[in-house]
Amino acid sequence: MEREQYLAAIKPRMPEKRYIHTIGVMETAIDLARMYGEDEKKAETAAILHDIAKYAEIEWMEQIVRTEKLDERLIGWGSELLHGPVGAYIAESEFRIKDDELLNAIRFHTTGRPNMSRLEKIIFVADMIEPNRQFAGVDRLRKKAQKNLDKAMSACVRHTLAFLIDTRQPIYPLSIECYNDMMNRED
Ligand code: DGI
Ligand code: FE
Ligand code: FE
Ligand code: FE
Repeated sequence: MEREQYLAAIKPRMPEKRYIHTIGVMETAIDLARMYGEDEKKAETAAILHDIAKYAEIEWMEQIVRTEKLDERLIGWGSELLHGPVGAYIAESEFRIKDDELLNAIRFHTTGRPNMSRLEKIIFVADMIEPNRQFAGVDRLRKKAQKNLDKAMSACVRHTLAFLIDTRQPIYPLSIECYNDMMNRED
């Protein structure tokens, strides 16, 4: 499928603001893919589909976790944690995407995970720094992304975890595993 078809498919499934965010992620992910030698088309498709499940019903998503034997730990965490793995399921079952790298970029875009591929890092970072994002420190993350993808990824993970701790939110185990993996790789 082409870009315009994917965009037409996701548009009715989200509010305008989320669609605009998705366009931003798409453009940022393509730029990063070009910069770091990743497949631009894969980055484009993963970015367009990354939040496709964001507004799906929780009951339905939890049912998918059970019937598709996704990580049981997801049950009870709500749509913020469910929409990545369920988004990957929709990409595979509805859009017939078979590329595991592309599916994993959607699946792990919220939590990250240990041993992330270059495409996974690109989608994770693009999601956080796309031009419509506004939070204290985002410009520093944008500058890092221009210089070094691994350092940008590490900074994005640290920023997310610090935010979750500051706002007293629970941290999903895979997010911590991702952080530990990042720290073990740093020199
Ligand atoms: O879907 P987006 O808003 O574009 O971004 P996202 O999928 O990266 O993150 C969605 C939300 O999930 C965001 O508010 C941060 C939050 N989040 C990320 N990791 C964790 C988390 N929330 C909890 N409770 N625990 C996590 O480990
Ligand atoms: Fe998301
Ligand atoms: Fe994210
Ligand atoms: Fe997003």
